[in-house]
Amino acid sequence: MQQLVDQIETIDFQSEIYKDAYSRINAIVIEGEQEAHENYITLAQLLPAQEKELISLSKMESRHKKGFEACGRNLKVTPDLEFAKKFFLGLHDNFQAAAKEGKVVTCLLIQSLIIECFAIAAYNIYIPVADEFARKITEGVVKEEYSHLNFGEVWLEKNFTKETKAELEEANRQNLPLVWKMLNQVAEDAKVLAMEKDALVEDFMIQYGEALSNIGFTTRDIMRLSAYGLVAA
Ligand code: PL3
Ligand code: FE2
Ligand code: FE2
Repeated sequence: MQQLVDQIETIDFQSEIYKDAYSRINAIVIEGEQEAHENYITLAQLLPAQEKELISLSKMESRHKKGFEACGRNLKVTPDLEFAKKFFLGLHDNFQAAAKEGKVVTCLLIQSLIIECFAIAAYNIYIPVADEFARKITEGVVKEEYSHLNFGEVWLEKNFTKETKAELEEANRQNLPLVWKMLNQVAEDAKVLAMEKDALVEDFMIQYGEALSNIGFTTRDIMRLSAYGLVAA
């Protein structure tokens, strides 16, 4: 704790090095919220029975995006959106391909489990080291991300069969290695913001493992699933 206090006191939010790292991290978060917004609209088309709920989630995501845009403006940082688009391309393409084939289980795994767990881990680690303005915004956002994760868990738990289990395993195998790759890409910039990669990995693993458990996977399955691609990262 004291270490964390010392660390926060030494963060210079206006230094060039901080602002340079923030231009990429802020862009990643803005782009992530934009992707999430679009993905929930697509999911609303795939799950017409839950259209209303999913459209409401998609609206929350655009509010999150606006909040993080304000965080960048507050620090006088211009987000590097071109970098962020490339950062999300792998997950973006996989989501699009799955949606095209009507693979709703894969779409839910990518958006409501992987992306939301990634966001929850990142925001939880960021909150204690954020500037005051961004901290308040991020605290509001992370609460809502838990409800997005919950949407995916509830749907996947209700529909947990041999077939959906197999589709989840395949989707996990294709997409989880992308998350480790993304974490490595962002690790250096995150460190400048006083966010440790190990803490991000740990928090992600906890959220993702809990989600898989709530859906109906056994501990043994979870160990196998959540480490997939980690060694290669
Ligand atoms: C879903 O609602 C939003 C998806 C956003 C994904 C964010 C991933 C963030 C990884 C970068 C870690 C730094 C976080 C800093 C927060 C300003
Ligand atoms: Fe969000
Ligand atoms: Fe979300």
